[in-house]
Amino acid sequence: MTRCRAALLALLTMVALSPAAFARAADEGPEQIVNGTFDAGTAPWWSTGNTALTVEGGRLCADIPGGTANPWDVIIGQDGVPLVAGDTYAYRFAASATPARVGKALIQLPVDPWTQYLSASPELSVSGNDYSYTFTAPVSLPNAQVAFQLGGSAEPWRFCMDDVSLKGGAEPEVYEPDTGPRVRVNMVGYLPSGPKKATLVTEATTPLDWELRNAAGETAATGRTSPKGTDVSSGQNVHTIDFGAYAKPGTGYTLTADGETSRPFEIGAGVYDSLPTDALKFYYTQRSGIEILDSLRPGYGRPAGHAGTAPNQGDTDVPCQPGVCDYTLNVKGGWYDAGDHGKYVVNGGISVHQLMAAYERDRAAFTDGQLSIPESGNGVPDVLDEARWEQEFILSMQVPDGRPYAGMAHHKVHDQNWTGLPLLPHLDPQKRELHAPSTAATLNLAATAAQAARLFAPHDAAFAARNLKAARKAWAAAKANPERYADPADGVGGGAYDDADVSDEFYWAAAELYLTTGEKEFRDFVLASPHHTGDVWRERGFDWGNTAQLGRLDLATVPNALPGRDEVRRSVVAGAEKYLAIQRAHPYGLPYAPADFDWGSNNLILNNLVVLAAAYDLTGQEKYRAAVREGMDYLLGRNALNRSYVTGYGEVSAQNQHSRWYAYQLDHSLPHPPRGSLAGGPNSAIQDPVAQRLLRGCKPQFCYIDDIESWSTNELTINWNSPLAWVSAFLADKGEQSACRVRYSAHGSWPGGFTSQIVIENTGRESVDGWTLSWSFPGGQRIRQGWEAEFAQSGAVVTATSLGHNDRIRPGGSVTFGFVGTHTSGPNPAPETFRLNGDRCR
Ligand code: 9MR
Repeated sequence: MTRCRAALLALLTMVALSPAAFARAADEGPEQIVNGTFDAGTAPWWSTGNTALTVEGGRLCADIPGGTANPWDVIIGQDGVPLVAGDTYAYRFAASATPARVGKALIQLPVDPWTQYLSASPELSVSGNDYSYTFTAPVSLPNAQVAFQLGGSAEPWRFCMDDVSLKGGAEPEVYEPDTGPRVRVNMVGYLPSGPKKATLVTEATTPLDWELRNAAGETAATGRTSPKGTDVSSGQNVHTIDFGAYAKPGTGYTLTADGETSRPFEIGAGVYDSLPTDALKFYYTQRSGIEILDSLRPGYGRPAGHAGTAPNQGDTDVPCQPGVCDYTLNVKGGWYDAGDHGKYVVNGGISVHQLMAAYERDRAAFTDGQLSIPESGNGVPDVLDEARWEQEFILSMQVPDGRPYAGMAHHKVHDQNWTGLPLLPHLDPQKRELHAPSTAATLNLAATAAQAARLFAPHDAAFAARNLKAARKAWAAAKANPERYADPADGVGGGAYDDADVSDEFYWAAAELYLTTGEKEFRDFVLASPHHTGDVWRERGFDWGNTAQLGRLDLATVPNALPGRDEVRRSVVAGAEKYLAIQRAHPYGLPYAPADFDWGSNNLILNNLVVLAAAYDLTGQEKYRAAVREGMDYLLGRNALNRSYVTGYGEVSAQNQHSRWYAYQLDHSLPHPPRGSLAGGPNSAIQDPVAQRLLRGCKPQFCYIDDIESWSTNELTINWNSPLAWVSAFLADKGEQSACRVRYSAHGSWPGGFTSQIVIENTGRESVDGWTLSWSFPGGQRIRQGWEAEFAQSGAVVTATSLGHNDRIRPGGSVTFGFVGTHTSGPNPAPETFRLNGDRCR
């Protein structure tokens, strides 16, 4: 609302409204419209796809297109407005039209037969007027619709409005989340080697006693809490309970302090064993273009969505938005982005990258058959099959040769208008459209295709080559079109995913292309990029729009010969130090502490944990691994809401994430989201109507509600489950570090071939009796023949086993063996990660 509007409204209220014409009782009633002043942007107001909403000078404005036939052809509205039968309401708003026009203001049933409880025809003028009406609700309804129908004009015109208010009815619900016991723990559990911390919410300011009990109710450990003062992210006075010294595995432990007993938890080496698999299984039920088999996911079977069958209008032959292109593309497949049916290249990019990155970190941890997907049993690790499902879609979004912007990637494909919930993908009747190519999407394609080229090389050389070719083409197209940004206003029917700075995407793509090809052009680009040396470690974390970190992480961790690589590695450790300092100062142990939590805060927290985990991999320093473990505690229950944000993990977990098909909350014949689905989590901006109604004024950690309609706090997405998969795979990794050191040296190479020698040193205190050394080849290399060990190779993963006479490696001693290998093209980087009998060597 503008200031002068406020003054004018006060004046008009006195002058223009006679008490008789206006129901005072209603006028004094509670406000039912959310964000009617537009002080909080446009949400939760929506519009039909033919007009876009903007806020100008504190008012909501829209350009209304000409040439429509009916009033309802152009609508601006708000849903979810509660009405109470028999109550009288005062409805007011201010509006203008240029040129002047008659509009239609309705309060109605949001579905067929669209019963109108109030219908008015305000005469809108250029200078603007205030309008007020009263009506008595004939029915009680939790979700009436406030709609402005503005279509039916031959000529285009401009509509603006402000101060939309509906007063009367019931006081808005006062929402008190059920936060359970005041002792907050990781409800899934703690690894025996720690750390093990809990948070107590209390009024007390001095240390209190705590007691750890086992499942039999016996005291297992006791201690005193450490007061931490007021936590700004929750507004709570909190203490820390540190029971790290207790390490005996078991289930059903509880912590008691200040008269409260926590929810139960486990201490066990296997607490994270199933999470990476569940987090990855999520992708199969997000698939588009293929039937989801109930035999593989009981309860989740459904027909193929957007496979070219009515009522779907896609995705086998999809046209562009009007005026964008004159061809159609077959973009069937890929994953649905989130709870909507859209498919977005930028967001698909970081998601598929992180799945491949989890695999690239530790190939042996991902097997064929792990995920129960249709491709299980084809000899390729399932995580790569799943990644390929998305990567094929991303490739299909590339503009074909001979067309304008050939080689670029269309930014996204989605419905022309937002659809309601629930709606199974195969039932979506909306028209699908390709949106204009963008530089960001093109660089996401270049980056992921370059990465896919090196990871698929051992499994499918043709697919690897197709990716590399597409990556090069995309790179060239992005360089030729470096500033084609996605339109921020293009957010109807799908997310905008706009980003006006793609220098970070350029850096990431160049890094991936360099890692795969070793070529000078990409090396030079990387070295010259400001993102190569700048501090990329934002406190808010990285995400789909901030991708320089992906390039930096891969340059540090994927074997390569970049000049100055040690500095790159040090920079990752410096980033980890930053997050470690934030975590240490945080009363809930969070490595994320902005004054306002962002949309998808849980994913940003996980991405900060990725940096901490990478620092552990690079240095072997326990403090970084401990930080990752402690950070995970927050997501699994050690938080202000006492809730796990991962479906099916912990006694109380998110289960109503915003989704059109895991929509149990709306239709009990549909399932909850599958086990292992991450909710976006607290979001201070609470853009959706449910959150705006119930969470107004929330402290960051409280800006979350497990309601399917809360799309701004409780959605699930492919790019949020991807760091969940990455981090949980790190946490499930049982490999300890440092009892061994490996020296791998190339002793000669010739076109297509090379010979290497490997020395294993025992740096521990125990003798090794019989050994298997495993590693994976970064660049498609294969073992031809070896000596002093028995070799086996599956895909990129190699194991070398001692032969009997060289079984024993004494402390301080070493063994040497070697092999002749082949490699196809590109660089021949040395592997950098080795495991001796499962444990990581340094
Ligand atoms: O995750 C996205 C977040 O960073 C943006 O701020 C927000 C608004 O553009 O959009 C989020 O992404 C949503 C996308 O637009 C549509 N599919 C669901 C995504 C998660 O809510």
